[in-house]
Amino acid sequence: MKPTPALIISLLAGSLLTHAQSALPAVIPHPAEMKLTGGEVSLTPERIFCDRQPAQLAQFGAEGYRLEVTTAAGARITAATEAGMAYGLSTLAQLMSNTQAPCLVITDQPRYAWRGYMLDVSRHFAPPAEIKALLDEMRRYKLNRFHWHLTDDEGWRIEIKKYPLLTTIGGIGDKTNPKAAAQFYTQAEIRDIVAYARASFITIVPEIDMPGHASGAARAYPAHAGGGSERLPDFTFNPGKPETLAFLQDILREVKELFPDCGVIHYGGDEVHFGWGKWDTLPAVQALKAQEHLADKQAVEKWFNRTMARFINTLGCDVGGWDEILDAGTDPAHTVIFWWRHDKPAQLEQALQGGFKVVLTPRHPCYFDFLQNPAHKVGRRWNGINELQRVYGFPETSTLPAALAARAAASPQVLGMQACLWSETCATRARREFLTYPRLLALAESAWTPAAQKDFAGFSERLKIHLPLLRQRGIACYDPFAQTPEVIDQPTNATYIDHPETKQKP
Ligand code: TNX
Repeated sequence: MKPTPALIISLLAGSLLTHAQSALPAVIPHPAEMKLTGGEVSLTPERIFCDRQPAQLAQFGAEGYRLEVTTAAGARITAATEAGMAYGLSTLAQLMSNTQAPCLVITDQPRYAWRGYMLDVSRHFAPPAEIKALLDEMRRYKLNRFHWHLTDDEGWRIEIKKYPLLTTIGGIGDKTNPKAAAQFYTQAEIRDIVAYARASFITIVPEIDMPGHASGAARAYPAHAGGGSERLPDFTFNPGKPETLAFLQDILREVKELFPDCGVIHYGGDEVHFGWGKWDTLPAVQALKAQEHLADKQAVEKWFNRTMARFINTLGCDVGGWDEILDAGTDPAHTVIFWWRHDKPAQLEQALQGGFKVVLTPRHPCYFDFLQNPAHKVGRRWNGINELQRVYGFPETSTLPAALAARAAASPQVLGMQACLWSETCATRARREFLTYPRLLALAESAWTPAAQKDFAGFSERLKIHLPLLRQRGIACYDPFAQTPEVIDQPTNATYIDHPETKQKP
């Protein structure tokens, strides 16, 4: 990456410490190693040097960099990759106060390769400009996976050329208003966002949820519906119909074209039992059972998951799924399990034993639709809430048994961690941002900074410098120090309070 004048000027303009009173370098996420060498230097664009050394991959890592700031030579960033270079520049931008930077040496690389954030745009839609603003913040805080939950019961949000009704009909409605005019991303918008993310070294992982959470699609193409419950009509696709499998495969082919470098296509797989009652009587499912010797609905679900996972693998991607897909018989070398059920540590254990790749995203503390302050009223609780400190402490402190937590933390199968924002209770950008920030910064530091360097008190001090800057950039973040008022959307259809999983409204 060349430090073009435009880039340098934007760095200088966006310099972080403009309002800082102290000389404390407030870098989030905290670098792996940082040594202040004393004094500071004035940096003009000609005194910032980027030195890419592709042969030094082993030394720097795929995302690491070294940043040296000296009075004699200005700033020099050395990295093996463009991503490393970009992260070095990001760090430099955070260090600068106007044109001044402290003299120091930083040697940095991330703890985890997967540093993610998931946004549910089905329950409530987030327009492209908001997605780009989110990607900007992810880039600033060195997050590198945006998991885009594009389809669910409340609405189908991704244009598929072969099946236009998915968006013109399936895109109608949201959690607040089932009749709201269709909201979705066109393919042109998706390509634009994917390119935008790529320029920030962020990979977008699309999720097309199946065989459950499918009511949005079923409204558009009822022939593919596999029944649901009274509360969740047409919650599933019909796993027994060959036409339905072909329909889903056509969709996934278009998804792969839109996200050519995604690496992982996520196909959901969660909570199928919420609406699979009709599978006991659907003729196509009975035929499938007979043909494939499947004893019951559980076996049908596994068969479906296995079959679709294989298809996704043939597209040249790993398949991602929520932890329900664990025993479906997918290829562990090409399956990423998203462990989300914090109350089911056995699922994580089994994923590790089974040789699967794993992303840690347990409800506690990674679900940002949970409350962040006990006094807040709207959002989920479940024997506790997800305060900033709880997010920051993960994975060293968690609800996991200690031995399993230690094993997970040390396992190379664990790609990393991510936060998820489910949007049942957020109709507006302001509320989404209120729930996301500043917890996303805590998650970013947890996912990047070595455990030994983590320190909540130090993070809090640095965060105090970042909060006003987030606000300056127009982000409606919560201030946990000032305890700013809760941002609640009115009207809202959902207030989640303590409920066991079986009664939980999806
Ligand atoms: C469970 S997490 C779900 C979502 C809900 C979320 C609310 C997951 C795989 N499924 O459909 O939005 O809880 O917290």
